[in-house]
Amino acid sequence: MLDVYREAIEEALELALPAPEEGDPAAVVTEAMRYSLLGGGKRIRPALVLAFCELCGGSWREALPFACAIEMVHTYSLIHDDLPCMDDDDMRRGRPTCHKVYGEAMALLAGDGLLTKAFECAAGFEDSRRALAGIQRLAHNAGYAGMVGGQCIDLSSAGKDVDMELLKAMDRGKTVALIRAACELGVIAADGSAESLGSAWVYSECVGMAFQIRDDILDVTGDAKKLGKNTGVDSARDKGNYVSLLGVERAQELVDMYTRKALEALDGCPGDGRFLKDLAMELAGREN
Ligand code: GRG
Repeated sequence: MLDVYREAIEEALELALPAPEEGDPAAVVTEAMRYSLLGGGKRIRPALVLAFCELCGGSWREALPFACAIEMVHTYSLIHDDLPCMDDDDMRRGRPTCHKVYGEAMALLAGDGLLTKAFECAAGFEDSRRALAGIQRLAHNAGYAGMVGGQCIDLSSAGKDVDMELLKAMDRGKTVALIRAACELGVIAADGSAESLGSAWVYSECVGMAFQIRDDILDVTGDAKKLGKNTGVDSARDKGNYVSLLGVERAQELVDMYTRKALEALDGCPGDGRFLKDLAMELAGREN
């Protein structure tokens, strides 16, 4: 099913952000946005939107505007995170980062363009009440109380000792918040119950934490080619993470613990949670 979702997501993203028309004087920003948005990526977050919609009895194709919106916010965050004023990375999704190709100013604008386009996309959801609810949850999770806040902790804690509490707050913001938004938007798209929303919360919290801890492990043990980005980044920038606090083995034990809890969370949902369970298990051992 992941392949089916992915194909639909790729198609919907291409439709949402077509190539600029010839002679468009602002074409370069669209090209930069398309370069990052359409240039690879596992599409985990938009797949979560579609899977939660289906789990809650909705028609997953109708959730595509929300799925595209999530992927656009995610891609904007990667472009900005890679900028010299943040993590200063030169590889992403197996290619030079946006600012390496288009320059810093244009990469900044490409990120801004994707963030704003995301809300235009979400507003295109067929039912206006659910569109508004989805937009509210996306804005909340992407903003200062979510991803932006997590990134703030990440930047301001570099070079300092971090403890488990700070690390958790950082990862809840930086990584979990957008994964939570993805799961919530799927439930909202299907007009799911409060119980389903509760399950989506627990699942996303656990999958999000497992995803980030696995990311910390891959930063040490991973293969840069498979990952499509540089490794050893956290230690080079003197950033604390789960591996620096616990070591690889104990960090993976945490990944497995969170993954087990994610699977349990789905037992409270009405539909068939097999896809989401398989996805959580696959992510726990991912290599990219
Ligand atoms: C700039 C507001 C702002 C936030 C940046 C995305 C982010 C927050 C930082 C990037 C570094 C990082 C380790 C983030 C944690 C989330 C994460 C592991 C992102 C990578 O997600 P994947 O692996 O990427 O799903 P693809 O390319 O597959 O979509």
